[in-house]
Amino acid sequence: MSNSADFQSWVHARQSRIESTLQNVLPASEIAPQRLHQAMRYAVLGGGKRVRPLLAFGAGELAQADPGRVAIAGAAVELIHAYSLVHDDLPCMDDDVLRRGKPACHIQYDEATALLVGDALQSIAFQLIADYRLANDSATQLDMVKLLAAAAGSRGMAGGQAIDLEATGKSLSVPELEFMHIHKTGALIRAAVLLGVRCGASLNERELAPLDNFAKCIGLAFQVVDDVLDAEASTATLGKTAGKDAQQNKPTYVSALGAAGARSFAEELRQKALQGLDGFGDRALRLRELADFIVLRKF
Ligand code: GRG
Repeated sequence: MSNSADFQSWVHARQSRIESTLQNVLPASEIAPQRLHQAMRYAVLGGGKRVRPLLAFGAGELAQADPGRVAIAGAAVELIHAYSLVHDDLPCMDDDVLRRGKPACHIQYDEATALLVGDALQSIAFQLIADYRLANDSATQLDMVKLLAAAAGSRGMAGGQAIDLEATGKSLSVPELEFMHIHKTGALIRAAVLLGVRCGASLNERELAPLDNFAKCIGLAFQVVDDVLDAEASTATLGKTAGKDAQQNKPTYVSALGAAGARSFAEELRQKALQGLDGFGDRALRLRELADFIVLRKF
């Protein structure tokens, strides 16, 4: 992580903004059905690094976007992410009891509630993009809906999860691993960057290409580092059960390349991500710092 105090305070300010946006867009716990709304708030609020919204903010700054718009777009992505974590923890998927340092949603509530929490969070995400004016023109705003839908669906995150479930107990080649992770983790991270950009001034193809490259490389790097942390960090540090990949015999970058090989692949991806950002000068400062954070993080 870039240790600059300036970056740290940028991150904290945006994490607080996302937290309050999420607080406001989630139905209050007192509104019926209370238990579902309580569980939704339990799953989303007060935890997580908020990496996806931070990337949206970084990309939004590059495109000189209104931060209020980016907060909504970032919250939409975070709600999809939170839904995926709730469903991923269910016994029919990754079967875990701990998430963000507390009991997983289906442990704290029950499985049926956790299923509905995921469904409802996904709906709110799309409702946000429909309800708020986020882009300068309606064609761009419609494009944002399509972008998020594609990233979350069977040709994005949900498809990646299907591949992940099928791959358990098998060994995958590095290109097969890459295909799985580009979908499971990379698609939503890429969407976060591209949605942040679309909240701002319209960029031409020559400007968009390096940003898309950044988004794709950093999305994959995030997962490579996640594999290393699963193998090397503790449950207490991660706030989720460590060592699960090996325990469940899942193919990962660590099983394919070894921990050191996976770390150097993540570094290679970071450098590839940064290629092409130079032309943006200081406007890309936060994206560069976030790339460092994603690759060097310890949690
Ligand atoms: C259930 C449709 C469906 C998809 C699930 C995201 C996902 C797909 C599963 C989560 C399991 C997992 C370990 C994914 C790989 C990396 C990842 C997304 C880790 C969690 O994201 P962080 O580190 O979590 O951003 P926080 O808690 O900080 O938000």
